[in-house]
Parts: sequence; C-alpha cells; structure tokens
Amino acid sequence: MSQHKKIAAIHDLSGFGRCSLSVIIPVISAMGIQVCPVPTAVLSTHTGGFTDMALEDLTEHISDCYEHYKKLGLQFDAIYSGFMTSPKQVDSCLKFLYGNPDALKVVDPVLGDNGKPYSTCTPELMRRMKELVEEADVITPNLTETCMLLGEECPPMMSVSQARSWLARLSDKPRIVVIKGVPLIDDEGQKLSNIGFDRESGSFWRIDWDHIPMHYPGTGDIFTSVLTASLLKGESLPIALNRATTFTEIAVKTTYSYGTESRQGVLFEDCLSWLMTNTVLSDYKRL
Ligand code: PXL
Repeated sequence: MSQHKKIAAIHDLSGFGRCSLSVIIPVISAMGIQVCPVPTAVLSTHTGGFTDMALEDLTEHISDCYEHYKKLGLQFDAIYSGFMTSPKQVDSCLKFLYGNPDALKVVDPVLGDNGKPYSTCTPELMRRMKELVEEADVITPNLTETCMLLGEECPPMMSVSQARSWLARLSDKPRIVVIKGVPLIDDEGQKLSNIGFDRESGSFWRIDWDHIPMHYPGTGDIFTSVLTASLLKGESLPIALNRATTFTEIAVKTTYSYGTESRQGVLFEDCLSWLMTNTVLSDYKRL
C-alpha cells in the first residue's frame, strides 16, 4: 500500500483573505499529503469583513467531480468538507462520503463565528449540515457552530464538566469531536482552549493557547487542515490537537506582530516550514 495519501477537499476557493482552499492546499501539502480540491464555489474574497464579493456557485460541479472520480475508480484516504453555499451542496458532499467508505470523513460544519451565523447560513443549510455531521468520523465546530448544532445559547465561559458534556452530546455519531476556541474556566482560572473527545477510548483532551486580541478569518480552516493531516498520518488525537493548535497559534502571533488588518487572514506562509519539521509535541492535557 502506498504511503502517499490523498484528501478530497470539498470547500470554496476564496481569492483574497486566506481562508478555505487558499490555506487548505498549502497547509496539507506541507504535511506531505496530496490535496484534491473540489471547489464548492469560487469567490473574490471570503465573507468575513468584505461586501459585494464576486461569487460563482459550483454546486453542479461537485457531483460532476464525484461521477468522474467514480469512473476513474479513485478512492480517497480522507474526505474533508467545509463551507457550503447551499443545502444542495450537502447532497453532493454525501455522495463523496458514501462513495468512499474506507476514508476518514472530516466535516468542518462552517456555519458561523463570534456568536453569529455567517450571512450565507440559512435555517435549511443549518438543518442539512446537521445531517452531514451525522455521517462524519471527525467534526471540528467552533463554539458558535457547537451552539448552533446543539440548539444552545453561546455561553461567555464554560466549566470543564459542561465542556465534557457538550463534546459527548456531539459525539452521538462522529467518533472524534473537537471544539475550537472554548473559553474554559477551572481552578487555575480562565483559558482559551481547543478541546477534543474520542468516543472509542472515552478520552477527553485540551490544549490551551494564548489569547491574542484579534480575530483572523481562516484560522479554523488552518486548524482543521493540520488536524486532518495529522490524524491521517496516524497521530493520536491529543498530538493532532496539539499540532493544529500550536501551528495556528504560531501563525496568529506572527501576523499580530505585523499589525496587518484582520480580514487579510494570517501570514501562514511565513510559518509553513514549522509544519515540515514534524516537531515532537507534548503540550496536551486531559480535560
Ligand atoms: O473560514 C471559513 C470561511 C470559508 N469560506 C468563506 C467564508 C468563511 C468565513 O468567513 O466567508 C467564503
């Protein structure tokens, strides 16, 4: 069996602003895995801080890609989906999931951030995204998306027991649940953490990171890309969480030092060499 793995990445391509396929392709490639992009839409920019974007919807193209790959007998090692422009795109995405039964199925339910749904997120899209989540092995919502999936209010802070309970509730179908950007409070004070749960081993994990007073679009895509590549290479959940969090933190801190406007995203290009060194990590903790 070849050690060279390939991921079908079903995401949009936003030209400016460093998110979705513009970051997914370089990040996963730097980790030695082939990315086969299946664009859901082509945009001039992402929607976080820009208006009047040029948008070309590619809903039909996703199914066409699926049919062509089926004819070619192509099977992917992972299917990784993200931003969808319409509920119909969920159907095309489901074809990829059902048609690649041995693949690692990673669904990033891109629906909102900062306590609010994205302008493109309709109630129907949210309902269909829940269906997609049920077919995944791994899901990586941020706190806003977690609340949208669970039908909960977004809390200003979370205790460890609430965090564990929400992770477990989301893991009804997916085996691995990761929640990004959780303001955790415990005996040692308040920390910003990425947290994870592996239902098979029943283990809960957390990685804390330094709060930077800026919000950069695309960091969720970078995080989930590193996590996906790391898991696909056979790394454990805590190490994958650690690698994804540390890389995102390095990229955010690099960017913050230059004072660039947040809507341009993070200067991850300066940091890609870190991913290639495959640094040994041990910053994870049990949650
Ligand atoms: O990073 C998530 C994302 C992906 N694609 C588009 C977006 C966003 C977030 O704003 O606007 C087009």
